[in-house]
Amino acid sequence: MRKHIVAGNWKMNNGLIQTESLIVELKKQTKTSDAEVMIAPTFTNLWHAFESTRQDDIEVVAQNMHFAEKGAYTGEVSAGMLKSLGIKTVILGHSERRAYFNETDESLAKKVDAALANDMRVIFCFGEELSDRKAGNEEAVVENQIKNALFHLGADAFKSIVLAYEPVWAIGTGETASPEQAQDMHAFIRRTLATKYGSEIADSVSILYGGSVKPNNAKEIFGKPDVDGGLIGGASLKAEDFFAIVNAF
Ligand code: G2H
Repeated sequence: MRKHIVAGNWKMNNGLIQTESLIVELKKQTKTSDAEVMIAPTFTNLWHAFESTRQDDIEVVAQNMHFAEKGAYTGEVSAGMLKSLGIKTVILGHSERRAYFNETDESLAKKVDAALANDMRVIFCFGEELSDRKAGNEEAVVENQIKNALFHLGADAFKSIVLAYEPVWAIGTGETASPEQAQDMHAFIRRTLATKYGSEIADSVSILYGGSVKPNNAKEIFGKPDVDGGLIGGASLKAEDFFAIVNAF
């Protein structure tokens, strides 16, 4: 049985005061599903979020990290630094990182290695652009993103990897992939994993969908057999909306 996961990607939103109050609101919510709940505040608020959810069923995760352990990388944060706070999971490869910060399959492979070397869990994001889908290339693009960043890993590494399919055309646009489009791609992703690692590994990896998931569409998307959860942006900034999605399983 694969883990269900709903992760809130707060992106570059919420200063300390807003982080404090959103966490207060999140703690008031009731979880009725079996989903693991994660929130990813910005770096400056990770410690506060971690400390104030210690007793709760909410995991605080990071939105990014650098691949180097330490050194002259002004403005960057390493896996070791995250671990020193108690952070055990990091989101890597989000399309905004790829688009605005020049992250490539190559640099992401290094980040994945660094996270795994530090015993961290990775939520690895990928997804095609609208032009790829219009040209019918979405599967080829996704396959390459996965192969280039992950296929150097041994099978064992997939115990610590969660995949997040996020079609770029559905991110923050209000446009969601239809549940069928999500299912088709998730099944394709699992087949891609199976060709390299076998079906047992492929069937064990949780694959999240991300891109304008809201309380009113989460149930239908999560109802698909290969969708194991969601990476939630905009709707994770309101506690009620986020928990409506968490409880959509
Ligand atoms: C995709 C998603 C969260 P949103 O980026 O990663 O954001 O739900 O706002 O589309």
